[in-house]
Amino acid sequence: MNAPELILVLRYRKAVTYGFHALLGALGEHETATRYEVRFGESVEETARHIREAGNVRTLVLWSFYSPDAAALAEELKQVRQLADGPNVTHLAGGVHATAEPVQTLDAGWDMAAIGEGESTLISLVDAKGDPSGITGLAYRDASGAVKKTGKAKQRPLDDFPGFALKWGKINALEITRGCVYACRFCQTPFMFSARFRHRSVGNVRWHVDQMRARGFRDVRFITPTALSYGSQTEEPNLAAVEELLASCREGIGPGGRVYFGSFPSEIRPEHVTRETLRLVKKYCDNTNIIVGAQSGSDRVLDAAKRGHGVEEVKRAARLGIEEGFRINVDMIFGMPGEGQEDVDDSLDLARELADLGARIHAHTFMPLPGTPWRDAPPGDVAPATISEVDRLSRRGALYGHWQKQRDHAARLAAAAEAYPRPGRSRTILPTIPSGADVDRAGSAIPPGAGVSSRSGRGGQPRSPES
Ligand code: B12
Ligand code: SF4
Repeated sequence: MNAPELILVLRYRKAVTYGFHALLGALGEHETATRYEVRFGESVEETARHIREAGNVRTLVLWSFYSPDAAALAEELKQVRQLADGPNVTHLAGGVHATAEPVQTLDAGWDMAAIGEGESTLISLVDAKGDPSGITGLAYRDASGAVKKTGKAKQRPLDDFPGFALKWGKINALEITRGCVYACRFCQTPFMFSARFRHRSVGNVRWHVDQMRARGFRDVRFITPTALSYGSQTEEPNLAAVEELLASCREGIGPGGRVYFGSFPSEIRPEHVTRETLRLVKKYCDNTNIIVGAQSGSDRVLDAAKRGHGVEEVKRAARLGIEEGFRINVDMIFGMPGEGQEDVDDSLDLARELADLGARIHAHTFMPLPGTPWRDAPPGDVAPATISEVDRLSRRGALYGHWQKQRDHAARLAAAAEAYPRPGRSRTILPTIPSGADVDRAGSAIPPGAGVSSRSGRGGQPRSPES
C-alpha cells in the first residue's frame, strides 16, 4: 500500500466527541485524491506518539473543545509540543471556542483556528494535503505575524453530510437541527450557526437509524437546540413534522430499540410543553424524563436574557409533564447579569415549588461564554445563603449539577474576556444603569430593549460574534 501523504491526529477526549464524529462522517463519505490516515489520541502521550510515528509526513493535529476547557487544553498543547513536534506538524483547533475567540486560540499556541462549521473546511484541507491557502473558515498568522482570516466557513444543508462516522465506528446522538431562531443572551448556538433552523430530513434521519440498527445499536438520541422545533422555521412547533420523524425512527430501530426525544442531550422549551406534545413523545419514545429549559424564576431576568418565555410557562410545563407521568428535569442558571437578590429569591422559590411537585433542578452558575452577547458580563456568583439553600435541595435529591465548578470557569472566562476587549461592543448590552432607564423593584436597571414584559428576543437576528 502507498504511504500516506497526510496524517490526521485527533486529540480525542470522551467529554466532547460529537463535533469530531460529524467531521469524520463528512470525511468518510468524501472522495479525495489525498492518501490520508486518521489516528485517535486519547491522552497527551498517545497524541504525541502518533505525531512522532508520523515521521516527516505532513501531520494535522485536530483539537475540539468548549470554552471552559480552553485554558486546560492550551496546557496540554504545550505538553504535546514538548513531547513531539516538527516543521511538518500543524495544530488546528476548531469548535465553539475557536470560532468565538480565534485570536485567543492562536495566542494560546495553536497554529490555526477553524471558524464555524467544520465539515467543508476539513475536507478541503484534506484535498489540499493540509495546505490552508485558499480555504475558507480558517484563521492563522501570516509571516508578518498578522492574523489572517479566510472568510466564512461554508454552511451546507445537514443532509449533505452524515451526522456521525460509520467508517470509524463512531456513532452518537444524531444532530437533527442546527442553528436556532431564539437569541438567548447566554447561549452561543444562534451566533455560531445562524439564527434560523436547518433540519435534517426525515428520510436522511431514517437512513442513519437503519445504519445503526444494522450495526446492533439500539438507542436513538438527538442533538437539537430545541427538540419540538423540529421541522419548523418559526417559534411554533410543527407537530406533523415531529410525528413523522418519531414514527419513522420508531419503525426504523425496530422492536427492542429505543427512541429518546426531549431528554439528554437535548431539551424542550417550556412553552412547547402541552398535553398533545407530551402524548406524542409518550406514543413513540422511551424516555421517562424530559429536560425543560427554565433558566430563572424571575421574569425580569428571563426578559433581560431574551428567553422568550416567562416563569408561568415553566410551572405549567412541569405540572403537565408530571401529570402525564414524566420525570421533569428543569435547567436553571444562577448569577445571570443584573440578577438582584429578589430575582435569586424568586429562583429559589421556583426551585422549591418545582421540587415539591416532584421535578429535579439542574443548577448552573452563569458563565460569560465566548460567542454570546453576554461574553463580557461579570462572572456569575452565588451568595452563601443561596448556596446553603441550593445544598439543602441537593441533599433532598431535588437538585444536581456542576454549579460550583462553573463558578471557577466563570471567573476564568471573565478574566480572558477582559484581556481581549471588544472595542465598542463590550458592556453596552448589559443591565447597567443608563440615565432615565426604568428601574425595577430591586433597584437595578432594566437594559434598553429588555423591558419587563417585552419579548424582544423572540426570533431576533443575532450578529455573528466576530462581526
Ligand atoms: C451536546 C452538547 C454537549 C454534550 C457533548 C457530548 C459529546 N460527547 O460531544 C455535553 C452534555 C457533554 C456538553 C457539556 C457541556 N457543554 Co455543551 N452543548 C452541547 C450542544 C447541545 C450540542 C453540541 C454538538 O455536539 N453539536 C453538534 C456538533 C456537530 O457541532 P459542534 O460540536 O459545534 O461541531 C461543529 C463545529 O463546531 C466544528 N468543529 C468542532 N470541533 C472542531 C475541530 C476542528 C479541528 C474543526 C476543523 C472543526 C470543528 O465542526 C463541527 C461540525 O460542523 C451545544 C449547543 C448546540 N445546540 O450546539 C452545547 C454547547 C456546545 N455546550 C456548551 C457548554 C458551555 C457546555 C458545558 C461547559 C456546560 C456545563 N454544563 O458546564 C459542558 C462541558 C463540556 C466539556 N467538558 O467541555 C456551550 C459551549 C459554549 C462555549 N463557547 O464554550 C454550547 C454551545 C451551549 C451554549 N450554552 O451556548 N455539551
Ligand atoms: S432556545 Fe435559547 S438557549 Fe436554547 S439553543 Fe436557542 S438560543 Fe440557545
